Amino acid sequence: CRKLGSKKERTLAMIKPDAVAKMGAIIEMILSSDLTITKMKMVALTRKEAVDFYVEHQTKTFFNDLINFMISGPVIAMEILGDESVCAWRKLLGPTNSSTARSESPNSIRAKFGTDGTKNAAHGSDSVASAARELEFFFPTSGGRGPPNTAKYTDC
Ligand code: RTP
Ligand code: MG
Repeated sequence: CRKLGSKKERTLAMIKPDAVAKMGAIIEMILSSDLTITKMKMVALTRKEAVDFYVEHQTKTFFNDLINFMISGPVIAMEILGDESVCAWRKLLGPTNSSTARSESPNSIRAKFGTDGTKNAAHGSDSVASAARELEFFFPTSGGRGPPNTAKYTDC
């Protein structure tokens, strides 16, 4: 990642089902980096949502394993803000395969919290364009959230 200048951008980070139990340690790593968590939510993806999210991989041999893994438990989606955050977050993640990560980047999230080439603890958008699509997927800015809640709370 370029360290020159400051190009604040947003990316989508996701803690995958295998690492949700270790979310505290992962969130601490984000908080001790230069990145900021600006949105966060826990969601149980449906099969259709998982397929939509990873549609670019639908012809790959690992696609079915990936989808079954992604719906094996809830995930935690986060909007991350920071300088070159797409690249900075992927650097914190380390290589895709957690075994490779343990030899090449032992302090990375995938080295510490993942298992193998599929169960690899967390996801990061791979470009600013993917980040825009993936942020809209988890945190829709139009159409998905309905009107603001203006209800008055009277019983507490
Ligand atoms: P991600 O999209 O999850 O951040 O991971 P990535 O860019 O590093 O890797 P990508 O090629 O986009 O693959 C998406 C996810 O599919 C699973 N995978 N399994 N068994 C395999 O050979 C294999 N290859 C990829 C991983 O969960 C990977 O993160
Ligand atoms: Mg990817």
